[in-house]
Amino acid sequence: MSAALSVPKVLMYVTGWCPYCARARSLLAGKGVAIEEIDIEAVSGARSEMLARSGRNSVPQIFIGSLHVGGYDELYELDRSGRLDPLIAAETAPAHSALDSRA
Ligand SMILES: N[C@@H](CCC(=O)N[C@@H](CS)C(=O)NCC(=O)O)C(=O)O
Repeated sequence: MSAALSVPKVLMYVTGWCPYCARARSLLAGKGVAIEEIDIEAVSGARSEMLARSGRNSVPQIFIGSLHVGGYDELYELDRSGRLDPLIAAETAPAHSALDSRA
């Protein structure tokens, strides 16, 4: 498997009890997007990984492809302003689409 294929499309650092995580999960589920979640209280090293990647300590921290979206508030604002759907579409497009003969 190539490295690109191993990068999750939507990755969310969470805790089990966090209401903002539940809201983000619900918003993304409504888009039909598969989410990989990492519980920073359950997975060793995940909290420091999240801090290193996002520069933040709060959950959720949401990544769409390699883009750091931020927390729920930023996700909600992206959606409200109509920028979330195109972002998800771009990041979840098949990697080989640029080679499509119709492109
Ligand atoms: N504005 C943030 C709020 C996130 C937030 O307050 N998360 C809580 C858990 S639900 C948290 O991580 N608190 C600990 C901290 O802020 O260090 C968002 O929309 O994601």
